[in-house]
Amino acid sequence: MTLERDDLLQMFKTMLLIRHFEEQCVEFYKSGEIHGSLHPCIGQEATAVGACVALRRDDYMTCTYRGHGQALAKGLDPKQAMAELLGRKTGCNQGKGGSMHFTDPDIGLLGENAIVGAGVPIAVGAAMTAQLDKTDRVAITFFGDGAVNQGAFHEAMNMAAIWDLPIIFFCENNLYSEMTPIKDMVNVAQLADRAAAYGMQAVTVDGYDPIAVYEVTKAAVDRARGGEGPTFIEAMTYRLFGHMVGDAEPYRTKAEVEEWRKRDPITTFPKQLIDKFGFTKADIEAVTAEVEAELAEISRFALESPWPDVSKIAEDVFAA
Ligand SMILES: Cc1ncc(C[n+]2csc(CCOP(=O)(O)OP(=O)(O)O)c2C)c(N)n1
Ligand SMILES: [Mg+2]
Repeated sequence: MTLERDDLLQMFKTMLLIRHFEEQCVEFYKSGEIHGSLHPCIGQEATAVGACVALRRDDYMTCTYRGHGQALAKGLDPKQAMAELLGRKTGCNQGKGGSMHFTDPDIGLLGENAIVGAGVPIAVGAAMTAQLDKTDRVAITFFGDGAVNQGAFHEAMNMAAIWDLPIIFFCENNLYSEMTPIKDMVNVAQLADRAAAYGMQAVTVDGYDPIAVYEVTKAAVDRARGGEGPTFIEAMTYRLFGHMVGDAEPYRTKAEVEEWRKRDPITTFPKQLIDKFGFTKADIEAVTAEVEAELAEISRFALESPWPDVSKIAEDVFAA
């Protein structure tokens, strides 16, 4: 699929929805509506949207605790997502999973995962299922730069390479693993360099450019679906918010954040749509108004949704 004009505007709309959705989450967290830990992907919307546009609805996906944006981009109903965050019965996990455990088999979402690197082998298993069942589904697994030193990550990469599994390893390199800079964790210039050791295709892409992200992911999806095996994508990105709500951010300078903010895709992508693709300011304003109205409805739905029944607390949680 080549991106049409409508696709581009839709990509902007999804990116903006994710941004406003998460800004609202931060407000709900501060007002005590959301409990536990909250890890927004503010600043990383272009990777989620660029990659997911290249996927089919029935393709498998795993992601991390920073996966709200990817789940929404893959097609998770934002009302169900917000209700889940607020612990309501109408949530995608019936309010029992919360921020770090969004799951929806209808869109291939096999779960967010709070354990660093743990979604990677799960996605390899899903890719193996697709290969054995000859379904032509592919799997994508999103993870951070902090996951690449996990043992399970190496095993999963190697297994996918030797068996030519239909999987995309999508690393969002946002330069920090929690509070640790990437340069203190690995001794290679780019994480993509690691893929050669497994005999795997790899590419590094600007994660602040949704079209570039789409293009590399589309190539990887075509390769996987065509039986040509896995690809490792390293997207260079940056979170414009702390690691989680409440992060005092002593490990980075305000100047560094401001430097990245100048390239914030939420402001630069619509400019690109106007300058290069012939959209008007009115088109952008209309999308912005639609997203604002949608978000008000999403929040209202979640706030008005009922709580789960306490007597059902253990249902669907553990296998009998
Ligand atoms: C196995 C494991 N070790 C440590 C942690 C604690 N921890 C939570 S988030 C995180 C940083 C992960 O960084 P990265 O993979 O780069 O993802 P990012 O948060 O930058 O999106 C760590 C170490 C964990 N959740 N799981
Ligand atoms: Mg990181």
